[in-house]
Amino acid sequence: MNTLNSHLRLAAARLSPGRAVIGAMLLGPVAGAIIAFGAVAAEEPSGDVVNIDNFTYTPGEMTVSVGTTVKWLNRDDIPHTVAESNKLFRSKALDTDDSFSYTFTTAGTFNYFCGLHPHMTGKIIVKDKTS
Ligand SMILES: [Cu+2]
Repeated sequence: MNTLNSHLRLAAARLSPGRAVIGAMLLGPVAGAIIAFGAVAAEEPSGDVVNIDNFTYTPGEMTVSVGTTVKWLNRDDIPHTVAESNKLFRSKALDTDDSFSYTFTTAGTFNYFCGLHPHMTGKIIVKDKTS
C-alpha cells in the first residue's frame, strides 16, 4: 500500500506540467509542441538544487565547490526540513514549493537529514576550488 500511495502522490505532484501539456495539445500541433517543450524544460532544476519529493532528496549526494549555494526545493506535498548532522544548518519546515538555501564556505562532507522524517538523508561533498 505504501508503494501505491507513493506513486499516487508522485502522480499528483506532476499534475501541473501535465496540465500545461494538455493545454498545449488543445492549441494545435505546432504551437502545442513548442509550449509543451517549454513546460518540460522549465521543470529541469538549474544550478545546485536538491529536489525533495516522495520522501527522497534528489540527488542524494552532490559534490560542489567551496562558495556554492545549494538550494533544497520541496516538491513533495507534505512538509520536510533540511538539517545538517552537526547542526551547521537547519531549515524550518518547508511546505510544498518552499525552499531553503545554504552557502558552503568550507570543504568537507556534510550529511543532512529531514528533522520530521529522520530516515530521509542526503550528503553534500564540498571541495576546494583548486583541488
Ligand atoms: Cu521529511
